[in-house]
Amino acid sequence: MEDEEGPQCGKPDFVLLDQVTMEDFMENLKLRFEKGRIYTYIGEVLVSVNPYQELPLYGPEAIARYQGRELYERPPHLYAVANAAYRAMKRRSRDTCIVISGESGAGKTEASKHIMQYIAAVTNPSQRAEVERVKNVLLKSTCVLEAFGNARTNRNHNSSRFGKYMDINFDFKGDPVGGHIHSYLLEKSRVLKQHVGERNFHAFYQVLRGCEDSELRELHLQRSPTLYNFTRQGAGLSVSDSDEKSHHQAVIEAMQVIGFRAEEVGSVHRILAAILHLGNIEFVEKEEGGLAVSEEVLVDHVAELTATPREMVLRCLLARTVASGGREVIEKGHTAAEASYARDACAKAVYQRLFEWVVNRINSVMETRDRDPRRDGKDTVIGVLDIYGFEVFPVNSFEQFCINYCNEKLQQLFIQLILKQEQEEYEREGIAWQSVSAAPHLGLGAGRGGAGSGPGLEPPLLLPQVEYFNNATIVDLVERPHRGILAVLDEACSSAGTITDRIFLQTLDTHHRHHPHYTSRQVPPPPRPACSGAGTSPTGATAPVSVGTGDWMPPLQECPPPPFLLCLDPGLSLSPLQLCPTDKTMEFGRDFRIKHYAGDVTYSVQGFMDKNRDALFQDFKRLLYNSTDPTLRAMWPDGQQDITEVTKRPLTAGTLFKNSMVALVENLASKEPFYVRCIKPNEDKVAAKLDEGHCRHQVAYLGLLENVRVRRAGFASRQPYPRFLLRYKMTCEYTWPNHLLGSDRAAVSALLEQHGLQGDVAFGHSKLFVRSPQTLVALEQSRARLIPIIVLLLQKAWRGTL
Ligand code: AD9
Ligand code: MG
Repeated sequence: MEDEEGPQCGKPDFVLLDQVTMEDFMENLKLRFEKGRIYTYIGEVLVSVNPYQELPLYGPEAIARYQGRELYERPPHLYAVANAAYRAMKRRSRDTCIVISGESGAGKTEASKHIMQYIAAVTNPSQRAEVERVKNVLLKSTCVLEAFGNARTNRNHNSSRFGKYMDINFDFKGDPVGGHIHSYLLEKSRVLKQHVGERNFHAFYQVLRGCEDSELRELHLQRSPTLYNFTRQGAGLSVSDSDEKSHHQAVIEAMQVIGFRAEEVGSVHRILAAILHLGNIEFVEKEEGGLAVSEEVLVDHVAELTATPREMVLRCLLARTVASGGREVIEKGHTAAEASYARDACAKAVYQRLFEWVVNRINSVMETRDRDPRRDGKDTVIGVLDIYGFEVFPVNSFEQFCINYCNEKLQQLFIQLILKQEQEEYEREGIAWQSVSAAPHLGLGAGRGGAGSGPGLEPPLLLPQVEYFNNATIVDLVERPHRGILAVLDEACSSAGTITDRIFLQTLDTHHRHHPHYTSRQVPPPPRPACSGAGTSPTGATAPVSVGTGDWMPPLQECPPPPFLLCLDPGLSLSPLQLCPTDKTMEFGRDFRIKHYAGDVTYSVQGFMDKNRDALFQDFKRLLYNSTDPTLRAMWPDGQQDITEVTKRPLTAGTLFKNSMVALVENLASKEPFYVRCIKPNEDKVAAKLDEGHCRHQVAYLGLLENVRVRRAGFASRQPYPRFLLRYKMTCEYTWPNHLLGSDRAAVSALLEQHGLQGDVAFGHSKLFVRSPQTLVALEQSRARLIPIIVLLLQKAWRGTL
């Protein structure tokens, strides 16, 4: 690395720490953060701390400094990771991916934007028009997706409420020629309700604040978000009006650049307005029986904005069509509660379809047009994953359950890939090694790789064991067929209305009462129902009975340490508050708790089944399919079906999400991964404040210390010969300022010999592997002693006083 960072900035790679303890790790993290060095490596993994302020780290000049450089040549940076992924893709035609993880507000989305900017800046030097078009779409898509998929939460004012995985396709020249966005589980319940201090999706406020008066009149909207049930809760938390207006303008411009037609943008605004009006419709039971809407004019607005017949809208709101055997259909009037439920389901579904349509529309313009003939029409790909981080709220529901399950899956992948990568690198470089029994439970440690196959090798090294907490058991708790939480939930949802939240919870208890990561409160059996069979669990299992005790099952210990603590340094302790932030909120017979790798989360089962079923009456689908607005109609292809044809039960939201996670992990595992591990420095979202307790917790659960240990267990460091020389050549008379030894490898060998360190290294085909960190520490110290002298000499030389 060039000397852009002095020793006062701490170690640029945690692998260089004198000792791997939490204290040392935190000290280095803190020191670097204070010096504005928010990035630090662990080998090739980048640790990033959110600075919560604009730092002069980005932009064209910074990009130019990283372009084409090796990872260690410059101080740690996202650009270096983006560059490494890009070079691996270009040089070796390898599909790569950059996985950005960390909790909500840790800086994942910002990181993904910097990565995209880097890739856009370094590609297409010949200014090909088609490539420019694709690049513009890639860059502008973020702005549009954030408007529809992000919202202010208590943890992050611009929180992604959907997961995003974006593939960028490159041709043989290394220019982006297409792309594809996969979105995951939009948190659509936010359309209806937001926690105190939170807002609905940005798009609603942007339309209200940003549209011209004339357009608002056409949408039958007034400017204030307080007038609408769906935006009222977050209305007081508005971004300044001028910001909202400029965001609105930016989104419209971005949509135009991407290729949305003006009439499509108009439809999008009308759909948003229709949702707001829908949210204001109330239902009143008429004295003479039957149901009416509170304000008929709102139905007029919804009908007009969705380009559907008014009478049909009203009918869909007040009743539903049901098939009563054969091809016979009857209309069944709603109660007020049913009508409200149906209205809300419709509002959520319309928003979700709108969001999916926006994603698909962007994908349609990013499809690769110029296929690379040299790869049988297959492009090389860099994937960027920016998915919602681990979340704990005062009340956690189905969405948090899915989000946290997703983070478990990604953590598991991280563990596996980090170990697998080590193994593969030794083989590639021809380094003899002996199985790392780091995590035998992962099944990755077996076998020997490339023993004796490399030139000039040390005898095989016995690599010490590094304990990892394997979170596979938590993933299994959620996704295991037949018994896992998702399977039990599906089974509960498939029984027509007889299963209550309590029975669902009881069934979970029955299956998982002994699982080390599951806790629940025993619930008393539900009152014996009149109809037979309803008192048993969906699986037929007898529910645990402990009438009125309300005891925890198993008895709750005072926030037991999570398993990962077992393998951390003695002395590290986390406060119960950090690990069990929601304990106090657990309610009798309503909650279960999972001890996640990142801490304990209590989930309220209320609404779980409903959200999992994700049902919407066919009447609404048919209504919207029959819209004369082609954009809206295109969002509802399933509205063609007649009620009598709708026999097959659709997959539940939980199962769809699980399937998408399995596919995502498979996809990521097939690519060469680069990792960015984001850390949130404080809960107040302020600059220059690093809350040690909070950061320690993240360092612990992200497994960063273990990451460092695994990296050092085999070889603390591996560096290409030129890079090693660049950093240490001043410490040896044969290599400073330049060497005449034939090859960089020979020069490195001479350097090490002079220091008497040659016994602690192995020479790979292209890299030097250094076994013990002490060797690096010795070299670092030697370098640190010499740098001031060299600087002094250079200054004198410049002044001509030498
Ligand atoms: V969530 O899981 O979507 O809720 P993210 O995506 O991890 O979360 P995000 O990138 O949105 O967090 O960052 C939160 C805020 O931190 C941003 O809105 C910025 O105000 C701030 N931030 C993050 N990274 C940087 C940075 N590199 N420089 C300056 C930053 N500010
Ligand atoms: Mg985000």
